[in-house]
Amino acid sequence: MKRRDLLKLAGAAMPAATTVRRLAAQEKIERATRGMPAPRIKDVSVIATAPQGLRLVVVKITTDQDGLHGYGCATFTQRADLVVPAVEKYLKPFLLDRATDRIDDIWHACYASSYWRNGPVLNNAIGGVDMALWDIKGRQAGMPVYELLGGKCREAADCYTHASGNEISETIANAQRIIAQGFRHVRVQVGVPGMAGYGAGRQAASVPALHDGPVFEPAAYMRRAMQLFEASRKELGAEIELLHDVHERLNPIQAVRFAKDVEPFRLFFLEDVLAPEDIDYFRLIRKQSATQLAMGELFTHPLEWTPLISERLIDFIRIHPSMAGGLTPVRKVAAMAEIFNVRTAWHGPGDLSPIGASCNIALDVACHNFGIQEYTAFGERTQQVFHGCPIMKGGYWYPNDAPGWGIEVDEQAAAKYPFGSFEDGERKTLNGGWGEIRRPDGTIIKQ
Ligand code: GCO
Ligand code: MG
Repeated sequence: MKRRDLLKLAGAAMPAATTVRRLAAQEKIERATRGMPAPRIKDVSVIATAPQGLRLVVVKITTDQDGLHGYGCATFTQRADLVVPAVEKYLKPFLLDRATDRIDDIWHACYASSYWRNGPVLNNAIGGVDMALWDIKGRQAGMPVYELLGGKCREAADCYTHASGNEISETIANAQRIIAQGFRHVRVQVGVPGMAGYGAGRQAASVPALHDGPVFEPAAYMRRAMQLFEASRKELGAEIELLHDVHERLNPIQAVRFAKDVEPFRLFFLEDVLAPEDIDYFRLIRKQSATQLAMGELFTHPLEWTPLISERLIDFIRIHPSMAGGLTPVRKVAAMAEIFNVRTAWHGPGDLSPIGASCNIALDVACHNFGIQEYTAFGERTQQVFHGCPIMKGGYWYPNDAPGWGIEVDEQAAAKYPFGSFEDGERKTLNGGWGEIRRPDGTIIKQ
């Protein structure tokens, strides 16, 4: 635009040079999107819905251009009620009327605006905004987000899913069913009799304890898991890729021992063998065991993943993208991980919306150092709310090729499943939060 037009735009007599520069910059923004005027943020709203019982949080950004909006996943199911006001009370006033173009700049502005940062509540709020901006950018460009990331490195994301049971025979039967569906990777978990094991029915406490709540004893779990792996290899064979999630339930030296003990079973990966607070122990494990290690779903801070990647202490980084602040930071983690030959295995649990899953899959297909993708099927009601869910076929997850994430959220349907739907007992009392699990003597354990 010519200088005189800029001045007309300014509507002022001869303004100071700075005004002209500002307008010139403004004018440049306006040309950033193929000559279209930059969309401006007209509304930032939150869709809080629990179609299958787990609380999901989705951020919607509506722009001033008719029909142009975007969605982001901001799901932190145990504290979902806190993410909603974090978006509505803080990010919404901060973002209204901004142009949507400068995604990385907006991310940094939101990140710095709370001064204290890198916690799961604010990260999820920012992550939801961030993913919505990528969705808008894709819709503007007429491209799925994976194209904005450089296009496909593979046709679809190879996935694993969960086989579990109270008894080992149940887990094996479930694994066989999953393998029959075409999956080449299966996560196996089993209950610990009378204890609240992870990933397989929480059995009512029936072991001697000094309290009457759910009980867990790490040593008993390790013995049980070894039996599970023996049976899995015997019944399922050497080819199937077995994964297992320790879920941070061991003390560090037990974790070292366990990573060594499971070596003969050649697991595809052993996940969360340490708690985030103990990640320095990975140096010990790395020196003593060739078991492949995965870590990261609990990470919210760069100081957690940076050493594990830069020192090659893990094989798979498993961040929950919105917990780290969204696609913008996590694509940088993926790029850093590629340099150190650490592969990706983004967190894909039941407490993740199809929007969040689509963000995972965009990274899965666009990053060379993809490792594996965790898959949790979307229930009927979830598919009523989210139209355009990614497609699962033969153990591979395909992004739908529509622009952005390619998903529309039916807000009427979402409103049919408010937080608390299908919740009962402790989950309801704790608003989707988790209760306590204790060792027999009453010591609280991270669960
Ligand atoms: C996994 C995770 C989940 C978490 C859940 C917490 O590997 O999928 O460990 O099962 O426990 O996402 O809300
Ligand atoms: Mg896990």
